[in-house]
Amino acid sequence: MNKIALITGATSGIGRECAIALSNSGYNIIATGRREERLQALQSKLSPSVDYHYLVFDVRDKAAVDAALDSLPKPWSDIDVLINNAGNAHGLDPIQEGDPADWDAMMDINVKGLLYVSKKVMPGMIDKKAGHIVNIGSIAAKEVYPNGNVYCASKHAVDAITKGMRLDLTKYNIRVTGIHPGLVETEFSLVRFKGDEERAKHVYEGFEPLKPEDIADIVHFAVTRPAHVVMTDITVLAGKQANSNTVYKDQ
Ligand code: NDP
Ligand code: 8X3
Repeated sequence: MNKIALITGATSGIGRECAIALSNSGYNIIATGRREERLQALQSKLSPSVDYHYLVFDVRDKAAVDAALDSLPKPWSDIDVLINNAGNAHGLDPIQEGDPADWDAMMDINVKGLLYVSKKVMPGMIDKKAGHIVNIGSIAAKEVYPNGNVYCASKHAVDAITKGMRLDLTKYNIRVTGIHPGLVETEFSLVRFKGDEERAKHVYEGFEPLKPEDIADIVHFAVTRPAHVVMTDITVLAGKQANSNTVYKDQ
């Protein structure tokens, strides 16, 4: 029987590539996100040899998270791997100019959404004393860069939650991994800059950014280690990126 991986934020970018990579390793996939048409379309990209189920919900809405996870029939409810990936940045402004609606979005999605989904999945893993939770943090979980203030705070929180999960869940044989990417070309900057395509494109110009497939590769590596091996914390930057705020771009 195939293992089951639930991936949040699988309609785009890193989450979508994680779903594809894990399906190619024989995981049955539960993909989640708000854009149902993309969740439907994802099935054709997955290995035909695995089963697929999708759930449409906004991670900010605890009642919707609970209802979606409760709707899973057996054996889908028996989740082996949870990839907490749904998230985004909203805005890039000095703190004094930040929009409280953006602050709410980042804390609600990146931090509370991750907690709401985990809250529903952890009991099943504890019952069977097995499981793996992968939290997608960011280099912004490790460093704070100018104007990154609240996004960095939300990702620092993901890092702290990841460490806390490991402390509390290791005794139940649940592995917990934090993966912290630098600049990955996805819809991330388009969302951060509220649909400004020019500004979003500029972020990835003049150097070779990470691809979502690169991160999916690392997620796949972490979850396919033997049970006695835990990858705890992986930071991965683009080749020309020295830290969160230093990228050597072509002149
Ligand atoms: P994308 O914008 O391409 O993907 C974000 C995903 O999150 C989408 O599938 C989106 O689905 C989902 N999502 C966003 N908001 C919600 C919500 N309220 N409810 C449910 N799902 C939601 O960005 P990435 O793939 O780059 O981002 C994935 C993760 O990686 C994020 O946590 C991000 O912070 C992190 N990250 C990204 C980096 C980058 O440079 N790209 C670097 C480091 C970390 P939908 O809109 O359909 O709901
Ligand atoms: C996404 C990477 O450097 O734009 O988390 O914050 S960065």
